[in-house]
Amino acid sequence: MSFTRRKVLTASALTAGACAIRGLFGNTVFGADGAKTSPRPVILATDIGGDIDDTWALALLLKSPELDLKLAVTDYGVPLYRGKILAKFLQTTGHGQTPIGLGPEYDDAKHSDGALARQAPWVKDYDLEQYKGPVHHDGAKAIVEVIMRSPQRVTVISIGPPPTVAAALAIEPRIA
Ligand SMILES: [Ca+2]
Repeated sequence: MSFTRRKVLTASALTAGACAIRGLFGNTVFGADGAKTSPRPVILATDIGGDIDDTWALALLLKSPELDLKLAVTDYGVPLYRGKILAKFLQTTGHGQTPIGLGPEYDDAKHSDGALARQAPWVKDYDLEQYKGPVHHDGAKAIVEVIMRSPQRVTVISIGPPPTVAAALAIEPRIA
């Protein structure tokens, strides 16, 4: 599979990335062909906070040395709630310097994502101001900036309905 300089992929990239094998030393990782490779810079766009799968996906990503998380951005509305889960999870797992982006509100999400309350108790007392890493309040713009400034190819792992990714594409179509 060949990758264009900037390519938007779905969650399958996370699964494929997880197939690479951790090296014995430092950040050295080995691809499926056994060749040494560098960690791939990725952006996670997630509707975390509903069903638990996105929380698991974030955990898998953080434990995958072949992936280098440059930005975690909320998607499918309800950005403050989702952003708190991202922040608290990253902070709790020792990744509290990872940049976070808040996606735009999205009206449909309020009506169709009935599972939102499931992780609410975990963040009810969490203040996003506690987070030590950067918090970008325009998550779509942050996606554009990370991709356009990166000297390496950036993979967007989009694991939810993607209005935030769509907003990023509207700002800068060249990220595709
Ligand atoms: Ca999802």
